[in-house]
Amino acid sequence: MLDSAVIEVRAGNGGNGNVAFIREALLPRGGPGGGDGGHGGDVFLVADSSINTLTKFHWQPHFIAKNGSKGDGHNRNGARGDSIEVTVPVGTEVWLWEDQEDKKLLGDLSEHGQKMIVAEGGRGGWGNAHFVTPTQQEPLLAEAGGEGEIRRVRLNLKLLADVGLVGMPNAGKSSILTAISAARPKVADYPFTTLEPVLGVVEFGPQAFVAVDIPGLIEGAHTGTGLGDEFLKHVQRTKVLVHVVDGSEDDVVGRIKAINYEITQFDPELAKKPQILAVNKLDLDEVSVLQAEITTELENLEGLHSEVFFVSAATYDGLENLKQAMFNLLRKSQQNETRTTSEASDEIPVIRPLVRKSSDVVIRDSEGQLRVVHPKAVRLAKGSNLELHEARLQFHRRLEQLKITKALREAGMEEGDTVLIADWEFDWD
Ligand SMILES: Nc1nc2c(ncn2[C@@H]2O[C@H](COP(=O)(O)OP(=O)(O)OP(=O)(O)O)[C@@H](O)[C@H]2O)c(=O)[nH]1
Ligand SMILES: [Mg+2]
Repeated sequence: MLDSAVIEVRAGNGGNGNVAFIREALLPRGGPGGGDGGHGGDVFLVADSSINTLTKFHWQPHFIAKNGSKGDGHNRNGARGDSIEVTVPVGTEVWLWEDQEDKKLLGDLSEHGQKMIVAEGGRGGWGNAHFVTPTQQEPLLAEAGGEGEIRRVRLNLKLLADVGLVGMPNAGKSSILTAISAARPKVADYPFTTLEPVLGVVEFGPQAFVAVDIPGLIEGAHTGTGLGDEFLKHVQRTKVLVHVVDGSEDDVVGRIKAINYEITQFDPELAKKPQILAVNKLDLDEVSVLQAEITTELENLEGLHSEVFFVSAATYDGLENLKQAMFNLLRKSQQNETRTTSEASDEIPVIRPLVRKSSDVVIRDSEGQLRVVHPKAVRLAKGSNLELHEARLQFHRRLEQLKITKALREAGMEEGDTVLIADWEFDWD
């Protein structure tokens, strides 16, 4: 069973660089003092073992990091925009999602604490102090901040069960899964209705976890009686077992012991997992009248440390408490796990998927006009006041240095042609 969600991530834009001058005795305008803009914040995905599903992304699919601040006079640089970290379950695959389809696998967050950058913040624009040259002591140029990446990614998660429902046939395991999740396993009043494991996402407030319902076990399952005990392997990786027993049957306690014996025979480690006992069918009179008696018997049962809940999958009675107990145990086991893995997480390298960026310098737009798309030139055109004649001269010199003039000629530019850069139009001469 696959859980999936499409999210949109927006990194912050870089702040604009500043044009300013500091008064100095010999220079009429003083030395340049325009500070740089701060970098825009990045968006990271971080694998977190305390999250089990992608359910939360169906309500909250947008993530936006902060923009960098603009640079100021006196060489004051703008602040960096805050990055954000979006937590996802361990085992999440991240796909670049474009035109309604998966375009490229960006990576797989397979370890607790592992990080991936999914949208990179725009770089902060340079202030005019960067554009000083031996022949140009009064630069009027500055860069606008770069745009933060905007991306749609699809998250895919192969669901692993956190909680396993075990018990005898007809106990009501599938009925309970139906009552607490959107899963619809077959329910019927004959034994061995369930023949294959069924997963369901159980929502619990803003959290969610995954439960698995498996075929019933009977006494002697470990020797192959009934459907055998093979299906127990589907609960071996769960963190909590919910042992469901039909309260209306004779010898409830004997049945519980028999199933626990089968579990121990299959794998003693499995028997050590935290277990919750759910005595089902409380809506039936024969169960409610025996509730006190069964409780006492279970309390006196040696070696049984399970919490006991009387529930009814038919009337939902007691199911909220049962869910709460599953969730509490789950959280406890996850906290233990997080504690043991958190120290290592600093050493896990951040995944930096390479998404090819265009390396174009000059393009022809749909109307056949030449447009400069070189990012440095575009930032400079956006960040400088090219209304000023002197700034325009400096800008053209810069285009020469960046070999953009050459690229324009190679692209067929002739005297008198109009060239577009960001919002500016130049008639080349
Ligand atoms: N009265 C009553 N009947 C229930 C309750 N829960 C389940 N049942 C009935 O018990 C029968 C067995 O329920 P299932 O949910 O199929 O039981 P199961 O444990 O999944 O059984 P297998 O798949 O065969 O292992 C069905 O007829 C259900 O309608 C309950 O709380 N009260
Ligand atoms: Mg069933």
